[in-house]
Amino acid sequence: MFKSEVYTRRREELRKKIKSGIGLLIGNIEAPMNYPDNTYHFRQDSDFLYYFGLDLPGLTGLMDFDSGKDRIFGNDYDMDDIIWMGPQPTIKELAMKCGISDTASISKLEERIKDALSKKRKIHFLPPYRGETKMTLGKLLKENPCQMKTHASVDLIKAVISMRSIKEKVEIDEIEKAVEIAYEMHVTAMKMCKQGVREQDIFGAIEGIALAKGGGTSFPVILSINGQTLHNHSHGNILSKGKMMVTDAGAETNLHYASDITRTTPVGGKFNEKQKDIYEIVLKANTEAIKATKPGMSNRDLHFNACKIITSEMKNLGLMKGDVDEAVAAGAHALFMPHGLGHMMGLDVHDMEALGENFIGYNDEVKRSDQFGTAFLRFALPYKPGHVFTVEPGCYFIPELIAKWKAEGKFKEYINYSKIDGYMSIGGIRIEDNVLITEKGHKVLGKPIPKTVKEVESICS
Ligand SMILES: [Mn+2]
Repeated sequence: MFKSEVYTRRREELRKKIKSGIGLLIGNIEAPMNYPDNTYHFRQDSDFLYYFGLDLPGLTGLMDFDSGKDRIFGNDYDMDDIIWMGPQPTIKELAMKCGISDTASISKLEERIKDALSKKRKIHFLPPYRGETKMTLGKLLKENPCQMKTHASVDLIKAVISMRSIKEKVEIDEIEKAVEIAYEMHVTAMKMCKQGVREQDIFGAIEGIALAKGGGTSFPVILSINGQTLHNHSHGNILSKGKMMVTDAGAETNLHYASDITRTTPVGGKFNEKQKDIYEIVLKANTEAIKATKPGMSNRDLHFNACKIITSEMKNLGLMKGDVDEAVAAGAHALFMPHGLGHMMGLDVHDMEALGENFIGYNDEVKRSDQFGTAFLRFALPYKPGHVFTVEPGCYFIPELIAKWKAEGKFKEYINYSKIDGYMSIGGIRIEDNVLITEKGHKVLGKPIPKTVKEVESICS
């Protein structure tokens, strides 16, 4: 974890934003896989990590916004635990690491909340996303666990988002480390991208790198020669000539900061003409979007710029037609790029998504579009220095979607359906980088990962 001052300062800052009541931040507990003692890899709650830094199961942080006192609730290990798990620090010792001297056992938490409820004090908590946390909250607050998400404190959600959105120097350093791990993962995947190799071999190799160099992957690896499926988590194919492999994979550092990178590699390491045509379009959308990234620019404007680049280049290839601006306004480009340009990244790969996407990327003035494609844009607001974003345009040939639109005659004024057939074997292409917004512009994080046609072909040979 970071130095204790980091966490003390963050809680001080939060106290300035929430003036009264109690903040209840419940850390994650172990989650069983197939029987109680056989658990999934433990992942701490990101908000708990942000304010308390303690990366162990079974802890709860309580902030009294009126008195200014913080307390960690958790149970010390007993002899049985020590026999199986070895000697462990006490809750007191752990709490000191995040600048808190006041601790109590978990059983005391219920009393404390009961007391607060009897005094009609406001209890601020964040939307729970795990069943166990919903149950705990329901029990503590004497409410229906199923309603805990809607009863979360909007004030606390907004305060946390305002802080976690702007990354501190120590956090940027961590994210950069995570991108360095992703570099190793992607270069390895590119080198292995040869005819006859199984997707599973490459998947296992890069997952291993993430585990060896950090805290594992930041989300389940997407790796497939069927890249037209945006989040393809099955790795059962054997690489064959003429296909392209989409690898969308990132790592977590040991402190749980994420990276999220996508590269698309032709099997065998050499692009054919059609692959190159589409690849250059996506690459242009990626590099132009990155170039334009700066404070004040909105992610939505940048998204539409990327969509316009894709539309205009697809028009040059003869796959689209008509007026580019009108085609994008109508949503015709979404046949090829049905997702948003990118998302925030930090302690979560889709940063703070558990707190509610519309609180993060939208506000009272900027509302989410309900148009197919644009509706998936996770963030529409202007960038601020300290934001970290992914920039990830893509171009996909989704047989089912194309067949449906073609049958409906949808956007036939903008799309040349007869020309599309020749490109179906490409599947999908996505190129994604991680970008920090600086005072004057932006910085692409990490060591540059091969991206141009020349660079990709050279690393593969
Ligand atoms: Mn991403």
